[in-house]
Amino acid sequence: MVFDMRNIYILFLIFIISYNTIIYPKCENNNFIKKKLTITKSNLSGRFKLIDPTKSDLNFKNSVDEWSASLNRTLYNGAGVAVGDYNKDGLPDIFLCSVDGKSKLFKNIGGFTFRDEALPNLKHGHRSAVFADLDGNDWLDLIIGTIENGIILLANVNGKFKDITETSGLKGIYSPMTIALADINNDSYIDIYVSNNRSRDIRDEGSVKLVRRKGQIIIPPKYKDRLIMSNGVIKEYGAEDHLFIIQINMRFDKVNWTDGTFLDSIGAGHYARPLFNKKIPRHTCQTHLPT
Ligand SMILES: [Ca+2]
Ligand SMILES: [Ca+2]
Ligand SMILES: [Ca+2]
Repeated sequence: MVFDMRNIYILFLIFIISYNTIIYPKCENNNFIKKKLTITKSNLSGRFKLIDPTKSDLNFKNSVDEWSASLNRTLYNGAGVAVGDYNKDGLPDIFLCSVDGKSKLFKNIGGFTFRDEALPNLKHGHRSAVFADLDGNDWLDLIIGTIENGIILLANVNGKFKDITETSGLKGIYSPMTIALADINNDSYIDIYVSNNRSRDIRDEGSVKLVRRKGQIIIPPKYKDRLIMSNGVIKEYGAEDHLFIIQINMRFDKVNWTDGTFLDSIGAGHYARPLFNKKIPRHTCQTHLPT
């Protein structure tokens, strides 16, 4: 899969319009600037000018090695982009994820030109990313979802990123697909909801041995946390989602889904049930196997 960067300019604008990737924790009236947006006829023409990457220096490909993907088809699920003015010069900058290569931060240096900026030594395999000021110091931090090693957190110290994953409480073996941000406990600091995917698809195993007894397919114990029969179809569970609440000094605690904090639509303590009742939020993608 190749991400065609000739269209990056269009995508760049789409993401600015469609996604609020810049989130500040405090929004009292005296903490932000309100400015009237003037829409002129030329703004509404709907025509975009394609800027060649040789002129913008925005050169990037999210390529996936076919052999790697043949062993793990989740690599085909794509990768994301984050836009935010991390150095506070008034120009939005771009971070592009690569699932099988090097992710890159492009600093916007004006005139639709960009410069590839060095980041802390990031390993390969990034799926999702978002800029947000997590500690309220007015500098956008960078949250990166990996293929199977949880979240990488880069704290922004006066425009320079520092990897604080080890102490953040976000490290773990999970596969962030998308990341949502909100202050869910009303302490003015942003918390993180992670929608996880599986890092491996069961179809990549080549074959799965099942037993049929008295006409019923029995899920072997080995797969009891992974497969389920549903209306005559074998499905693979998604992975459990995570909710992280920020504490102090950019440290997060993972919420326990089973403590009754979250209730379902009728007010019942749905998540207080045992894990395998499957009332825990899970990424909705499921694999269907032939039966
Ligand atoms: Ca900038
Ligand atoms: Ca910050
Ligand atoms: Ca909060």
